[in-house]
Amino acid sequence: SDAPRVIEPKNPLRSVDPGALEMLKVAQEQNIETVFDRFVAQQPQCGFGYKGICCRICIAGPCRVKTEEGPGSKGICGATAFTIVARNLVRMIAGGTASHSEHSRHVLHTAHAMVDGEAPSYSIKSPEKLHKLASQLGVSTINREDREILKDVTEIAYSDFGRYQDRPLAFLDSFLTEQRRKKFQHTNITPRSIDGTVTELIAQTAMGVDSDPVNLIFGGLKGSLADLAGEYIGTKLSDVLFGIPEPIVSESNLGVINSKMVNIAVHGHNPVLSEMVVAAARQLQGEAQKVGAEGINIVGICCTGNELLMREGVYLATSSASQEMAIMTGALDAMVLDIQCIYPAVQQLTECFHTKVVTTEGIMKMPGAQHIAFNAETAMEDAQKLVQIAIEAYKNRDPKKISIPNERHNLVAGFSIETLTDIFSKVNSDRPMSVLTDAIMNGQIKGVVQMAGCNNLKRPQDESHVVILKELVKNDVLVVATGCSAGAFAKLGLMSPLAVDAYAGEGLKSFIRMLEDANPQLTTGLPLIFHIGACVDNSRGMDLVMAMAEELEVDVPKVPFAASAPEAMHEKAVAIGTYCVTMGLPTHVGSMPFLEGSDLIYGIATQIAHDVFGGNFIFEMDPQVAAQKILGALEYRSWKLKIHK
Ligand code: MSK
Repeated sequence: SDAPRVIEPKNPLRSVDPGALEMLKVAQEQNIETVFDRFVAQQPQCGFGYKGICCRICIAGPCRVKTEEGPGSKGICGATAFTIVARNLVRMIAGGTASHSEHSRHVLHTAHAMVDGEAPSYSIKSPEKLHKLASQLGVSTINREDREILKDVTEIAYSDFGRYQDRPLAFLDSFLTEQRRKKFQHTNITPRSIDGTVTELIAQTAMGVDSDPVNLIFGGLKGSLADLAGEYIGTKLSDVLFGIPEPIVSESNLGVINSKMVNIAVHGHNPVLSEMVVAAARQLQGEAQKVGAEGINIVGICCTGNELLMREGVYLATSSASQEMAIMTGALDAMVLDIQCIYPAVQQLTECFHTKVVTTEGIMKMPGAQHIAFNAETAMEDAQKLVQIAIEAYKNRDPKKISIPNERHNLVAGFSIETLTDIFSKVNSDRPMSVLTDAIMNGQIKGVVQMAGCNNLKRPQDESHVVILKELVKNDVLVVATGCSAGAFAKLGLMSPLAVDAYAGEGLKSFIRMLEDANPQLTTGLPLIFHIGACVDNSRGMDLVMAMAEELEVDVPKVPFAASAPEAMHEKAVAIGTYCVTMGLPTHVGSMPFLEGSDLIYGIATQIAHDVFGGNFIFEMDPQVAAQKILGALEYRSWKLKIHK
């Protein structure tokens, strides 16, 4: 029906994160508005928008498609529900692709500036990754300086952003299996450039252009592959500049904010600045002591937090939906922002708290917030300025307003694919990936699930992540996680080696213990979930599944590997989910994208995609049911693999 849809979270607590819940009590007592209040105030959300049948692409509209027959069943131009739903969806994919690639472009500019001698604070932390990347891209490494090699690599990445010739993206094509490469060529969805694809999608979905739903959706699939290429540039160059993540111990939840220290939260997605903030904080500990603090404590929020956790062991304070809570502790002296997933509300909160909110990127400013334009040439000075702002703000703290939840949990993170391969190689040095695939083939584990994505308050924060995770690990599924899904597990103590005994099924437990026994050098132990990074690092999951496919000598759609975004929210999540399907994975999404207004588009996403690419969306809001569907998809793939081997 056209009736607006009222979405009532079943759990009146709104979150299952004890740290966030404690701060919500403070918010209620002090009458402070949070995202949870604004979510309720938005109800009922627009039924037309929810179904994807509101068209605002031209200003003859907005047009809303009605269910009755006749002229009202179409937009003014005659666009039907399937055209409108498809166009809206494809524009979300374009938005996600633009976001990821803009992040990656910034990393690329920094690498390029470093090579040209214009970014003196940066260096090549992982020559090993650079050489591997160069050989994958066909760049010679023989008798060459690392900087020369990196220069060639950055030139290739720049071409991938803006190429006009009809050649595939090097930062996609070089990493694909032969079968996936051919599949994308045959279906004509191989992108030739990132910027060109985003532009093409906006043009394709403009008023009066494409109305063919299948052509539109295939455009979206091409866009999602451009998104993956953008992620590859971000992940691989970040590893070159800042190091390949290795197992590292840290802690998570709001209790990591320390009342005796100058606390700085780095929030957003881009590690380029935040890595410098960590370095500047190490240098300026003495300055903090001069104002009476014990030192400087950097904490992370969202994916900037994940980036720093993976490489530096920086504490992860919180994730997307509870970002405001960090300020409400009254002990956060500065919040340094880069890009994406940052609520404008954080600046509004500073009317009640002493926290200084500072934006740093040209495309990301906030009314009332201080802006310090960050650039690669003066990175360390910029980072030092940011730390000094926090030290100054510390002096203005109001002790009466300090309320830090006593909630923090140990964790082990830092599982790049290189690290996982290294761990497997201690069991089988000739064929490391066979350790994982053999465990699936002999039934010790049921498969692998990549859990990703955000918070979406259509259900209580983190509940779906946690319910699905517990069900999967109980049933012997190996879980790798990124983004705010990883954040949820970290905050709740599920990313600790101790959680293995508490939650893993016997098969998974024995698999993890076997890896630990073979790797005595890993003094951290192995966790229940392997944290593989930030949103852009979902690309690491694609590397993992393709390595498994090659080991099994099958195409990706046959590998018992699934993806799940239990609380997807951002356009980036739509782009990621779409490339997961295109790569051939069953892909669960726990928040309904705007497509129920067209049975045809819903059918393409859930069924037809499977016929063509071997992957499909599973839209399921109930996390218990979702877990069963994911398990079912893994079991089906394992069963088929076993009978064909
Ligand atoms: S931060 S995109 S809410 S995962 Fe990457 Fe979290 Fe989703 Fe943002």
